[in-house]
Amino acid sequence: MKRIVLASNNAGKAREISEMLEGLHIEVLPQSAFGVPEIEETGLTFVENAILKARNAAQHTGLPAIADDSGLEVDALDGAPGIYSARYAGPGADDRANLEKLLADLADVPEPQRTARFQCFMVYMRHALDPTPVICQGTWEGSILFAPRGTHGFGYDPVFLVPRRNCSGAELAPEVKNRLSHRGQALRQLLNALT
Ligand code: ITT
Repeated sequence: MKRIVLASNNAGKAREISEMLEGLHIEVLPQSAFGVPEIEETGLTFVENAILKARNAAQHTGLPAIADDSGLEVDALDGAPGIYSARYAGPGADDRANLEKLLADLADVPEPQRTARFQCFMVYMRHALDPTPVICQGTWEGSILFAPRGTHGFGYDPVFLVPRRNCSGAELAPEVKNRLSHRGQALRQLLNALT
């Protein structure tokens, strides 16, 4: 069984990644189990932040590490909140505050202009000084609703309309979200690269 540390403190992400790895011979341990200190996400790109997080977890645990840096890009906001998605409503903001700020910022934007997408960069580092990390990416296209819908998922899922299903990310069953999502796409690529 391969042991890998997951460089994330986001419970929603960790749940999805664990669900997708079920039944594979990989034991993914949360970085909280090792008391890995959180690092500041100082990068200006998703990939830089993913590498910073994976390197930090590998350094503190001596284990290979996976990190996910992800976020929501909204066209009418020139790509915001983007890499700042987790702290859109300010430092320490929770999912609800971020989502409410997004709806307020888009209050006057009509439906055709509400296009958006989730981005996920997932990085695997064999050790802290790995000069060739495995880097995978997934993108999930959709648009922003006018009010939250659904109770599954996390983050911006309740306001993310999945066009072909005509439901929000939070109305999808978890296994369906994992099949379609930016994170599901990136993780499947990563697993292909590792096997
Ligand atoms: P870690 O860095 O500890 O993994 P984080 O929440 O700070 O946790 P990010 O910096 O990558 O992670 O920010 C990602 C944010 O983007 C997340 O907090 C959500 O607000 C949003 N997000 C990413 N994937 C999402 C998804 O599948 N559904 C809804 N929102 C998502």
